[in-house]
Amino acid sequence: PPIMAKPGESADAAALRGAILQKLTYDLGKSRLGARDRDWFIATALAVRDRIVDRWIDLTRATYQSGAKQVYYLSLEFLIGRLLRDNVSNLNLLDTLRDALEPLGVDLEKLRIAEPDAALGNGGLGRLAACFMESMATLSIPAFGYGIRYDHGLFRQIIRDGWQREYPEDWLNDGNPWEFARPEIAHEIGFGGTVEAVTISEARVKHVWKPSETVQAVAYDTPIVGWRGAHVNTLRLWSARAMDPLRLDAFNSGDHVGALANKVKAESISKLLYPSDESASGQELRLRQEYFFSSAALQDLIRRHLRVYGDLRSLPDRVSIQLNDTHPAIVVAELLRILVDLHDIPWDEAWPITQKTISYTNHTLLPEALESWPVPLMERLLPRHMQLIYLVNAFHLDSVRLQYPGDGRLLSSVSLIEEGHGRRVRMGHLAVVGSHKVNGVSALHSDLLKQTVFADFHRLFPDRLTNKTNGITFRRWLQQCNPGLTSLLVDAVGPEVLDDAGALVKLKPLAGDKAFQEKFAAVKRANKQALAALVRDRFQLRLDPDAIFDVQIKRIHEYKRQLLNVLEAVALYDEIRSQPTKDWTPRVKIMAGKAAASYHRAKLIIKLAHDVARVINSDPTVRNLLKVVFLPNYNVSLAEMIVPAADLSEQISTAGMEASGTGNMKFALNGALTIGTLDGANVEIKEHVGDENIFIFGLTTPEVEKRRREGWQGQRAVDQSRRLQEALEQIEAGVFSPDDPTRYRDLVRDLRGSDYFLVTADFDSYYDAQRAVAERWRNPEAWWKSAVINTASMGWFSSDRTIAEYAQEIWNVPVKR
Ligand code: DL6
Repeated sequence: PPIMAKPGESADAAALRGAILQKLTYDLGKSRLGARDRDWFIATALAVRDRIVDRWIDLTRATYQSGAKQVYYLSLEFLIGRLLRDNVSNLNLLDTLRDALEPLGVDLEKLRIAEPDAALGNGGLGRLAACFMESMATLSIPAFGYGIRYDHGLFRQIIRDGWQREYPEDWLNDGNPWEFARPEIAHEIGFGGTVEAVTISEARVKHVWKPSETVQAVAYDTPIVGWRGAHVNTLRLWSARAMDPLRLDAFNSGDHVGALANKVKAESISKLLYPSDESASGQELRLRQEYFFSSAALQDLIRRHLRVYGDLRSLPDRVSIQLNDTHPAIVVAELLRILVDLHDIPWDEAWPITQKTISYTNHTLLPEALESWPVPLMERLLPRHMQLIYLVNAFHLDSVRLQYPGDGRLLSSVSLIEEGHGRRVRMGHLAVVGSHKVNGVSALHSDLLKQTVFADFHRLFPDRLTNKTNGITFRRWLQQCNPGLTSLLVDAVGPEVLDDAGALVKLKPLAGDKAFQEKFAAVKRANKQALAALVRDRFQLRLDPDAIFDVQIKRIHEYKRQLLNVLEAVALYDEIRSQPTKDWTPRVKIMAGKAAASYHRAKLIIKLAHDVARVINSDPTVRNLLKVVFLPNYNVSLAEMIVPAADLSEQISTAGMEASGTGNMKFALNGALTIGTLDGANVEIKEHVGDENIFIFGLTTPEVEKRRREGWQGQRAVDQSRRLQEALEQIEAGVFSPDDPTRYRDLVRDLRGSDYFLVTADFDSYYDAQRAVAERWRNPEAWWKSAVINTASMGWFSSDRTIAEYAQEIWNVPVKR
C-alpha cells in the first residue's frame, strides 16, 4: 500500500521514513509486509546511525587537529542496555521518528523493545561506565571507551521452582546495528613464551619478549552520542580472533575438530562475560581477558598518538587513561613494556610518563574482589610483565625504605608481591603505585580506602587518594525512562532542567504545594500502572497500584542484605495475621536481581524470597495487604520500568560495605523515598535531601566494626526481639519450605551465630524504620512533599557533575557545557 504522509509532518520525518524503508529493503532484504518488529528495529537503528556518522567523523578529526587531550576509559564492563532511545532522544529525533513510523503502521514502542539489552556488565560498575560514556560525550570531552565485545553478556536468569537457573545470553544473535566492524584495526596480543636479554652496549640491555601464542584483537566501534548531539565519542570493543584459525594439515588428515582448536582457544577470550561481581574469579581465562583488552587498548592509543604527535614523551599531555577498577591494572606494566622495550625510552623517563598518564578508580573494599595473581601464572603467561613488575617493586620498596627506614611491616604491606601461602601479584597495589590519582566512588568509601585497604599508601602518597562520588546520566534515568515526570518538571521549572540538572532545585518551593503534589503523585501512579501491566503480561502477577511499591533491585549479595528485607516481610506477615483487622498500609515488596552462578548462599536467598512469597501471597488473611514478588531476569531495561514506579527504595547494605550504589540515586531522582543505612552514597543523598526525607536505620560503619571486633553473635539480638525470634523459628521449622523443612537450617544457624553481615543486629531498627515509612505514607501531603524534595535535591548526582570533576581534578581536560 502507498505510504501516506501525515498532514503537516516535517520533511525530515518523510526523509527518515524513506531511509528506514531503504534499509529494510536493501540492508535486510525484507518487504514492509513481511517485516517483524526486530526487522523494523534494525532498519530504524541503521537509519538513525547514518545521522550520527558525519558528526562522529568530523568531531573525531577535529579533536586530532586541535591537539585536544583524549580520555581513554578502560573497563572490562560496559552495561549499556538498549541504545535506540538514547540515540534518538540525544539527537532530538523522537517526534520525527514517531511521525516517520506512524504511516507505516509501526509502533515505536514495540520496535524499541525488540532491541536486545547489551548486558556487557554485571551491575553497578558496568552501568557506571555506560553513564560515564554518555556524560563524556555530553560534556564534549574527547574519549574512547575500551572494553571487550563479549559474544555472550550476563547470563539469562530463569527461575524454576524458586531456584535460579542460568542460561546463555545471546544479544548478538540477530546482529548489532549500532556497531561498525573494523577488521582492519587488529592488534596482536601475545601470551607465554620467553624473554631474551640482548646486550646492546655496556650500559644497555634490551629485552625482547617472544610470546609462544598470539591472538588478534579486532575492533568494533559504537558511536556514543551526547545530549543534543553535542559530541560523539567511540566505544571500541575488542573481539578475539585466531591468527591461524584452521590447521589445514590436521583438517586434511581427518582431524576436523583438532584443526579448529587454535580458533576455539583464541576466541574463548571474548566469548563470555564472567558473571561474578564483587569477587575475583581467579581463573587464567580472566587474566587473559584483562591483558587482551588492556594491551589492545594501549597499542591502539599509542599508534594514534604517534601518528598525530610522533613522540611518546608527550603522552601525559595528550592522553589520560582511566582504569575502571583493578581489572585493567596490567596496563601499568604493559605501558612500561611498550615505552622501554619497544620504543627504547629509558626507565627514568618511562616511569613518570606511565604514572602521569594513568589513574585508577577503586569500586570495592571487599578483600575478595581485590585481584591478585599467582606469581607462577604471571611468569608463565606474561613473563616480561612479571619482570617489569619486579622492577617497579624494587624501586618502589627502595623509596619506602628511604622514607621509613626499618619498617618491615610497612614494606610487606605495600609490596606489589604478597608473600605467604604462594606468592601473588597484588594488582590493586600495582594500580595505586602506577597512577597519579586513585579515587573511591563515594565520600565514605574514599575515606575507608584511606583508613583500610590503602591506608599505608595514603601515608606514603598523601595526595594520591581522592574521591569522586558516582553519578547517573539523567538523560536515561529521568528523561527517557520517566517522560511523565520530565514534562511535569519542564512545566514547573522550565526547559533548562533538561540541560542543567542543577535547575532541579527550583522545584523545592513547590514541594508543599498541594496542586503540584497531586500532579507529581499522578505521574507516579501512571508509572505504577504501567509497571503493573508489564508484570501482569510478562509474569502473570497482579500488583495493586494503590499499595506502596517497596523495591529492592540489584545483584543478590549477602552484604546487600536482601535477607533483611525478606525477614521483615515474614515479621510483617506475622503481625498482619495476629491483628488482621488493623488498618494496615498495603505494600508490595518488589525484588529482582541475579546471583553469581557459584554463589550458593545468594541463590538460597532467592529461593527463600520465593518460598516466603508463595505462602504470604496465597494466605487469605493477608488479603493483599502484603505481597512479595521476585521479578526474574533483572536487567537495565527492566530497571527502566521499575525505577519510575517505585515509592520506596531499599538501600540496606551493611554499613561500610557498599562502595557507593547508583540505584539509590536513580530512585531518589524519580521521587522514591529511601530506606537505608549510612553506607556508600546514601550518606551524601541524606545530606542533600535532608534527614526528614529519608529513612535511615541501623549500625554505622564504626559500630559494625566494633560488633565484629567484639565477636558479634546474632543470638544476642534474637533474644531481645520477639519478632525476629518468631520469624527465624518459622523459617527454621520449615513453615515456608514444607517440601524440605531443613532447607534454611544452616542459613538461620549462621544468623544466630557470627552473622557477619549483621542482619540480626539491624533487624529491629529496620522494622521500626519500615513502620515509620508506612506512617508517612498514610499522610499523603507529607509523603509527596518528601518525594518532591527528593527529586529536587538530586541534581548533584548527575554523572555530568562526576565527569566534570574527573576532567578538572584528574584528567586535566576542559569541559564544555
Ligand atoms: O562504582 C560503581 C559501583 C558501586 O556503585 C557499587 O557500590 C559497587 O559495589 C560496585 N563495585 C563493583 C566491584 N566489582 N568488582 N570488582 O561492582 O561499583
